[in-house]
Amino acid sequence: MELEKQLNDTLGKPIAEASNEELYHACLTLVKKKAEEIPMTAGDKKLYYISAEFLIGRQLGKNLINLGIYKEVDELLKKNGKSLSAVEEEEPEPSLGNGGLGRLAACFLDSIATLNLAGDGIGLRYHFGLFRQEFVNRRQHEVPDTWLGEPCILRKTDVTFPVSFGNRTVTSRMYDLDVLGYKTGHNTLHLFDIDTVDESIVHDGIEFDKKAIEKNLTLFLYPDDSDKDGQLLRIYQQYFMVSSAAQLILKEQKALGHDLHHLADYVAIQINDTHPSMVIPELVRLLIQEGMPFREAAEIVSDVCAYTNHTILAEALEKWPLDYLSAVVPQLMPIIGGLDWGVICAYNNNPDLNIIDNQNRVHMARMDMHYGHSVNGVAALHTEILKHKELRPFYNIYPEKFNNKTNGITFRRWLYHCNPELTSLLDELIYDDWKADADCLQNLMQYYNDENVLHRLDEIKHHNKEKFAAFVKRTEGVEIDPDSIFDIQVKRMHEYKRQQMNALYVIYEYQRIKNGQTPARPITVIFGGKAAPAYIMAKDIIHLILCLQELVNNDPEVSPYMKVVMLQNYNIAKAEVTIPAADLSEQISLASKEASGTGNMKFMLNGAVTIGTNDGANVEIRDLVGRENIYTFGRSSDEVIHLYDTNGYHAIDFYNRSESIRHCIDFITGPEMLKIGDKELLTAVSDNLKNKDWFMTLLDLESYCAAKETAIYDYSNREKWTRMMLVNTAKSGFFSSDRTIAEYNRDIWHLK
Ligand code: GL7
Repeated sequence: MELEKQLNDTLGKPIAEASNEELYHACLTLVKKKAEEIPMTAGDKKLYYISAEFLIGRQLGKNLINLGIYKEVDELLKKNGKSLSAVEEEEPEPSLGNGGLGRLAACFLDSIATLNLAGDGIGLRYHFGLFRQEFVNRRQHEVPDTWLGEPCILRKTDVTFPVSFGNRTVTSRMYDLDVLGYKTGHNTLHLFDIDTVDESIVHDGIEFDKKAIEKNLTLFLYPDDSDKDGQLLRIYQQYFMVSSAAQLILKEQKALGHDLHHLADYVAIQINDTHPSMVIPELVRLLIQEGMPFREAAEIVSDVCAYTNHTILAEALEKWPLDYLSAVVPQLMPIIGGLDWGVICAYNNNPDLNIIDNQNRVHMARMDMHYGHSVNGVAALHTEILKHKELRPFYNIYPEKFNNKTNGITFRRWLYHCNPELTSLLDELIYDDWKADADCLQNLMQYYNDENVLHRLDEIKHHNKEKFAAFVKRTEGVEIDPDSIFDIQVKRMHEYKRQQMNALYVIYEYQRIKNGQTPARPITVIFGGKAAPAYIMAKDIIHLILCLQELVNNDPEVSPYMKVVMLQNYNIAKAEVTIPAADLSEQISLASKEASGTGNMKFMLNGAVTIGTNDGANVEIRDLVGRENIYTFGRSSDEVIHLYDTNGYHAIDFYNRSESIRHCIDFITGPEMLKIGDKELLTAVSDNLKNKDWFMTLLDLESYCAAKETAIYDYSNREKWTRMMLVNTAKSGFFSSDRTIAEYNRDIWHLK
């Protein structure tokens, strides 16, 4: 009743008479009011989570859930002939991140607040998030994605800081977003921007003058850095972010009357990947300005800062040329030099350890490891690889700093919000404790032999598949059959994730069907994901998939047994419809390359069965569900690392040795495909697979196809399959980000 009155008052008219847009505005106001009533989480010590990405997704549904009024609002709108999910669609999705790393930061904010820990996020207010992906002529096109409309979920504040780039100074301004925990907790995400950014300088898609720093500084997340100006711009962005962060932190701490000599008693900083690493020298610089000697400042900063590594891919381990840094942030150069000098003295000028290498590049991760007190990987296997391989020299000198924090996801979004039917069933069977204590999902195991429960799980999956099929029809114009197996690979496009291997499977299956060997059950192979604009091979793989979609779906001999769909512009909102509909979850990265993965956890939670390599967190999924509830295949990370070390992999040998591999590869440039696709692009893919194949697709292709055959066969045994679904959901509690955050706090942050 009270809610109804509040909504009516804001609307100025009855709910039934309002448009979805008006209702969205009214709900936003409602959330704001409710948030104001919740005191900010406080504590003796505060965490600042600094990240270039926060892929927060739409906020309305999540906020209503965490305020505990989602159901009530939903019912209220229904009663008035409206739909909350339609209202939620009014919200533009803030795409302030690119994939797992950014989404992880968003899940972490949710869990930090839910655990009632005082912890704010700090990042940038990009005007355009990650580009919007469109398919034109079976190719990816990038379109700028505006999201800062009116009303906006961000609050403009009066808090500003001067940020200097040499002798040019700009003013950063803070924008705030409320971060509400589930039933408790209230923190803030602070996003910084400058007032002079000019969106009108963008032309021809995503082109703009990279030198006009005052106008372009926060225009884009990850502006193209294939040239020097692009790299300089990234350094500008990073420094702008961390200087604003460092100034905010010191301002807040001084306001609390805290003694900066004891900063580590009051502050923890988590450096999310190396993008915020310059916060180390910047904080040292500011503490020196406060009158502290260099060595003391460096020690304090080390006690405050902790670093998370998210990848072993060299491309993501940033090394900035010294002269680029000195062009952008000359004031940091003496500090970085001093930090490097400390390392040189302590470790006898060891080139494997120095921050500045002999090509005059600054290794950001090395700075983090020397001048932070904790280094963590994001899944057990990943952390082991860091310790014994990738960061081994550092593990040798700082074994005590290394620790693992297996990633997690917030179940409030990735089950409660996106899968209401499964949520109701769980609420009925095991009560709603699981929303705050994910381990309770274990209790589902008592229904392992309960036919009725298994049947209901199956029904729910089917409903979700129907909803997804309707969505695909509406958004992609493709008809898919909810009775077929939904085999889904959605994630960023990258060769190490091996979408190309899945595409080769499609070719393999296509040829088999053409030969009269039809699969035990029709299968729909679903892809989705964006390729970085400058990553040509990833874009060529999208082209391959889109050509296969065209070929397979229009072949009357094949389409009754197999269909292919590539979703356009895969984002958080699409993920929320896609994941609950999955039967098979594709997690097929080359072992050792996927640090953790978090999509794998979302699928598992929603009852999909994983087909995957022993990589990242898949290994932990396997250990939790048992080998009989997952399909694993492929070479181990040890074998793969050995192949790299010994130069022992030659794709062409696999091509020459196996007829079936040869048929698949040759098909890419065969007559059927060339009728549809671009010869140059398709040839680039097949040449790459034959002659380079850096991520060893052909090494695992045959075992992958065999594993998929087994899965398709098993799927027809409904009892067996639904039991696998049950086990996957029941065992997923470990992957709650509440658990991950509790571990960060226990081992690294030590907040009360
Ligand atoms: C990533 C890893 O690739 C991914 O495996 C991991 O789950 C994620 C969060 O820890 O971080 N690293 C990275 O640079 N991106 C990731 O998604 C973009």
